[in-house]
Formats: sequence, structure tokens, C-alpha cells
Amino acid sequence: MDRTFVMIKPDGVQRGLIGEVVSRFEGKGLKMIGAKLELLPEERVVEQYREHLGKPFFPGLKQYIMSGPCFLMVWEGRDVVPVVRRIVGATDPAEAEPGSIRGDLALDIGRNVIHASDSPESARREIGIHFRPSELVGYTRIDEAVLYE
Ligand code: IDP
Ligand code: MG
Repeated sequence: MDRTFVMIKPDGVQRGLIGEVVSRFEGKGLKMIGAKLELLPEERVVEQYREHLGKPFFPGLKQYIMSGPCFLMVWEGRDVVPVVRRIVGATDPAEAEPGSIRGDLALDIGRNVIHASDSPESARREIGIHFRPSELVGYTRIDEAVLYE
């Protein structure tokens, strides 16, 4: 099964959206295999967003991500990377489709509630930045027998 890294950013945690976000992925049939609430150290924020180093919004992005606790998760399921990106919605919440997390729950590109890996390679890299293998839990969910053909 594929895996992806998802993180509720400090605005989402402060606004009490952890449960809402988790329940959207659970309802879809995806399986959470790791989760933790953390204040991220600077090195891991820079590593996660290294493609954006040097962009004008980078200092503000780093400050935002370090402004409070983030809720970090690893989710598993078929095609989980693109499936989760669609549930999350476009980067700019003003453009994000209604029904998506950013479309329903955010307004500002600089406070867009959630991060999700954009490719299987990014997912592997980002999971490796934030989780030790021992923090990921392999198990069978009782509904897996009926979720997939
Ligand atoms: P993504 O989160 O949808 O993958 P990216 O382009 O990878 O979007 O940007 C990473 C994060 O950087 C965004 O989620 C957002 O928090 C922030 N960001 C991107 N572009 C801007 C911008 O133009 N202004 C402020 N923040 C931005
Ligand atoms: Mg991105």
C-alpha cells in the first residue's frame, strides 16, 4: 500500500480542526499508521520545505509553521498521495474547490491549515524527516475486507 505524509499546520491545530481533518481521511477509508503532536524544530521545517528555500514567502512560511504545535500523520491506502492531495485542495484556499479541506476551512494561502506530500517520492522523503520506522504501526483495519474490490 502507498503512504503519504500529512500535517495539520498550527492554524488548524489552534482552530480545533484536528478531529474534522482526521475524520475526512478516516471516512474515505484511509488508514492512519502514525501520528504525533509536535512543535517542529527549525531544521525539520527547512528540510520539509527545502524546495521553497529562497522564495519570498519562505521566512513567513517558516515562522508560521514554527508558531505552534503541528499534528503530523502518516496515512496509508491505494493511491493515497493523489487521493489525499485532492481531499486537501488547491494551495490557495480562495481557489480550492468547495468540499476540499482548504476549500471548506481556509481563506488565506499563508494560513491554509494542512500540508500533504505531492508525490510518492516526496512522501517517502517527508515521512523520513519526521518519523522513525518504529513510530509507524502496521495493522489491519476491520473494514479493509470491504473497502477494496
Ligand atoms: P502545497 O502546500 O499545496 O504543496 P506549495 O506550493 O508546496 O503548496 O507551498 C508550500 C506552502 O507554502 C503552502 O502550503 C503555503 O503554506 C505556503 N505558500 C506557498 N505559496 C505561498 C505564497 O504565495 N504566500 C504565502 N505562503 C505561500
Ligand atoms: Mg508542496
